[in-house]
Order: sequence, then structure tokens, then C-alpha cells
Amino acid sequence: MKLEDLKHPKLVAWVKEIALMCEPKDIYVCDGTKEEYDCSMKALLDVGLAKELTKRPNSFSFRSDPSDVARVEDRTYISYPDKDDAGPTNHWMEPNELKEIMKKLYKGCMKNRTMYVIPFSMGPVGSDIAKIGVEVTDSPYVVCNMHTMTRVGTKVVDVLGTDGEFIPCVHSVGAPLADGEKDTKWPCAPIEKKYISHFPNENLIWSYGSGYGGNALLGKKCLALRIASALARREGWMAEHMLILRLTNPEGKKYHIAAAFPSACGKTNLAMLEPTIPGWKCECVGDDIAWMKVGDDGRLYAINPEAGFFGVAPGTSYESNPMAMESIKENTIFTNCVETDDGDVWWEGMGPAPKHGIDWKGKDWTPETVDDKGEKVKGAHPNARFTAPAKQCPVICPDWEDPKGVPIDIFIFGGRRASTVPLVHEASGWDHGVFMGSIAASETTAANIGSVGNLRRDPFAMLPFCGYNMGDYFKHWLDMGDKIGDKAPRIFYVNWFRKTDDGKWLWPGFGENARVLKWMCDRVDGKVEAIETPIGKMPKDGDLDISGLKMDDADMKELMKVDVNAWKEEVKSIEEHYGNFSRLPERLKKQLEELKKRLG
Ligand code: O2Y
Ligand code: MN
Repeated sequence: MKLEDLKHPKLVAWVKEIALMCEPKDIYVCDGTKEEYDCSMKALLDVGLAKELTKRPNSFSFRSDPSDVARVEDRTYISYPDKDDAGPTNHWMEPNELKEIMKKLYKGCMKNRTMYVIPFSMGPVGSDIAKIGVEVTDSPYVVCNMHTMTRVGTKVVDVLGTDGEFIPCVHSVGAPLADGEKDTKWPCAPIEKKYISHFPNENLIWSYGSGYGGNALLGKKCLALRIASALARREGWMAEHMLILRLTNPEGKKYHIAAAFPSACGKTNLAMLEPTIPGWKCECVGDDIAWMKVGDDGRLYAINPEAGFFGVAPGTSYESNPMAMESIKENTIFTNCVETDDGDVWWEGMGPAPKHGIDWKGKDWTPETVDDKGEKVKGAHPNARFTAPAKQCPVICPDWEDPKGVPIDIFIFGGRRASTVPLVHEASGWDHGVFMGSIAASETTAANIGSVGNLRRDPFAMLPFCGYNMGDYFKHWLDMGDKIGDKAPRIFYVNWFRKTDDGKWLWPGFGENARVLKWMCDRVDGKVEAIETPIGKMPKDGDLDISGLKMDDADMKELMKVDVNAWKEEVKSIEEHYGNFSRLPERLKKQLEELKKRLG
């Protein structure tokens, strides 16, 4: 499509304004067709950026620059005129100051590159929960990924009409080309020049310097979480870092669950869970983001705003997540994996390693390869990714694209904790559940931020994704509870990752997690009572179905233990965490005081 084909004067004017600043050699408006995808991919193959995989139809492998491998939290800004509106958990810069810096970087940044204009819908096109964005980018890799991760093209332009609202998203890899200069394999800017900026008051995203994942595919974390969370607060809905799944019991009753876990806690695995308990079925609605609105019946309805999975590859296998493995058999983009000699990809935790391959840095690699210090070299980067269409998931829910969404019965929060937090506990009510979300924490791993094994508080798993003051965000959760009243989902907290003192996992996890979900459904249906503990309600002996599981009684006890002394220590850490928030709602302070009283 050409710019002249667009019949939306405001959109055309904005694209021209960005083009004037970035000075691309030409402008191309994406139509979302397969021909367009094929053509963009061919261009990437021709310059040697992509490699076609012979083992997986229509699938391609990419290697990023070693400096551009993940979201960059330190370079991510939430920009309001008043710093307090960004709050204590976000990096902030005054909007005019930030724009001035970025305008200088954007000036001429697309020289000798094409500027692609990508009209995209987050959510089924036309759904009243969906939002339209338009990303301009100088990266054909982004174009291909956006084709899979969002709904791109002419149908979106049709919905926009002549004056429909859209969220403008500017992206450049920040690597202009001099006349005749040959492109690098993965153009990007150095870390100190990378900026992932959000202007929530203007619904505006400006990203510069990175071509990778969440920094560049602006529909995902930037729009669907950071901008959408601020928008949702203003408009009275919720944009959450949550998977959505449908669980069906042997009698055919359906339950919809939305679960928030920090990055690298197995959200995609849970979203595609295969229950081990007979007669139960699980279907995936989404693996990362949920947008929820109150429906006409007063219940909360959720849609998955995305159209694909941008899943972390290492650790994904036929053992850990067979449905993800089936989803990536074709039409998939792989980034930073090992390329095998027989035209496939491989990563740590996938299964037997190839004898030889090319690692994510483009070097010859064998399972024996060691670095200068004699340490084993990983073939795939820990944040290596697959980009695959959600419709390819064998257990995708038939209603995953229902424009009205699915009614949520259960919210789950969780994190990776080796001790203290039991397998499952339930909130005594909405405020207690919001308290649980606000104190969610996880131990860091190689695949996420910080040094390995540190405890990081990650409220509602939204720490890197909340587009406004986190204290106000807690208040928004409390307000939503007031609005939904007795139709509110029940709230639970889980920890699949508890270990023994000698480092053994106490819970088998994966498909066995369905046993815990079953207990939650039984609680929703009033089929089972619960034990009151100082931290919340827990399963009575025998109510958690562990039939057929080889679980030691002592291990089971440990898994369900509420260690009062450990929780008193936890309270100190919660107090420290809460000390960061000047806008902490009184209702949450009260929850903390009540927890302290219950612990004695
Ligand atoms: O590192 C990136 O750019 C991607 S991060 C990501 C991707 C898919 C789903 N979730 C996440 C996350 O960090 O939560
Ligand atoms: Mn995520």
C-alpha cells in the first residue's frame, strides 16, 4: 500500500511528520498479506540476516547483535510532566526533555532505509475491547514479527476509517546508512543511545536503538501493557500481565483463569498445560497479556490482545511444554537459537544437543565448547525466542478470538520462591487478594533481570510494565473490586518452585499443576472447605487431589507449611517494599497490619 491510499488525514500527517524527521529513502504501508510477509522475509534472507530452516516449513532463524538481546528496563521511560505520576518503580524523564533528546537521535536515523507503516489491532479487529496502533519502523524483522504477534493490515485501516483513534508508535533501530554503505547483520544503537519511551498522557510510544523483542515490537509490552494500563485506569478497565486459560471439568463445566507471574516463571507452560488428572481439559486463550472489561452481566471479561506467542525458547521441550513445541513446527521465527547442521534450531533444555551447530553469536558450537575460563558455552541465548501464530497451538481455545472475551472466575498470582511461600493459598476476599498481588515476588534466574537468586518484588508481575504510579495502580485494583462486587473472580497465590533444604523441587509442576487448579475450581463451586491460616485459606488434608502422584507425606507437609517465623521475616521485607510507595492505599496498609496480627 502507498501512503496516498490511506484516507485518514491525521494518520497521513503524522506519518509525514515522522518521515520528515527520520528521512527514510521510501515509505511503505503494510497490508498484512502473506505476500508482504514473504517479500519482507526474502529481503532479510537476501542480506543474510535470516536463515531459512529446512526442517520447519516457512520458518526462519535470526541472530541479534550480542548487545541487543532483551528488554532494557534501565532504558525504559514512563514520561509524565509530574515525576510522581510515573511513581517510584519507573524511570522518568520530563516529556519535553525526553522528546528533545530523542528528536536529535531520530533526525535522519532512517537514511537509506525503508520506513514501514504498520497498522495493527491489539485484540480481534472490531472488538470493543481492542485498540488500534500504528507502528512506523525501519526494521523488516519487526514487520514480520508484528504480522505474527498482532493483526496487521487493510482490515485495520478499514476500521480506522477517516478519523478513528490510533496509538502512534515510532520505532527505529537507530542505524542510518551512508550512501552505498553495506548494512550490518543486526543494526542497532549502543546501549546508552537506546530509549524505550512512553508518553501515557498522549498515548504515544517512541522507541529508538533496539531491534529486539519488547523494545521493538511495540504492540506488546509498550502498547498492550504500559500505555494500555494507563488507558485502562482512565477508562475503567484492566490491562494485565496475565495468561488466560479455560479449564473444563469432567462434567463439562468451564472455568476461566487469568494468572500473573513475573517473567521467566513458566506462564507459557501454564497457559498450555496438559492436565494429568483424568477428565480435565485445558485450553489456551493467551500466554502473556489480558485486557479485561466489565460485561453487561457485571462479570469481568478478558481478551488476549495478541495474535501470537513470543515465547522464551530455552527450557521449552516436549517434556515441559509439548503444546508450545507443536505450535512452533512451522511459520515460526526463531531468534538467538543454535542453528543445527541439518537446517533446524536447538536450545538448552530442548532435548539431546546436536553434535555441532552455529551458536547465537554465529560461532561454531558443540556441546563441549568452553570459553576462556573453561566454562561451558551456551549455544542459545537464555532469552532466545520463538515467534509463532497462536492459532497453531493445538490447545488454542475455540473462543480465543471471541470479541467479547471470556468471563474470568479465578485470578492467580505467583512467583518463584524456594522457601516460605506454600504451594497454594487463597485470599479471604478482594482486598486481601489485591494485597497478595501487591507483594508478589520472585527469585531471579539467568533468563531475567538482576543477579541470579535475588528476591525481586514484582507487584502483579507488572513491575516493568505499569505505565503509571504503582500506588495508583493498586488503588485501581481496589476500585475495580468495588465495581465488580460479588461477581469478582476469586484470588489465589501459588508457588510451583518450592525446594527442600538440599535443593530438590518439592512439587513436580507442569501438567500436575492442574491438581492445584482443580482445588481452586472446587473452592469456587463451594465443594470444599478450606483451612484458615495466618496468610490465607489453604486446602484441607485430602482436598488437593494427589492421587497417582508419588508424593512423600513429609514433602507434602513441607510444601503446604506456613512457617510463622519465616513469614515474620517476610513481613519485614513487605514493609520495606511498601515503604517505597507514597501513594499506598490505606486499605493495603490495613491488610498488612492484619497479617501481622494474625502472625502474632
Ligand atoms: O526480552 C524481550 O524483549 C521479551 S520479554 C517477554 C516476551 C514475551 C513475554 N513476556 C516477556 C516478559 O518479559 O514478560
Ligand atoms: Mn511477559
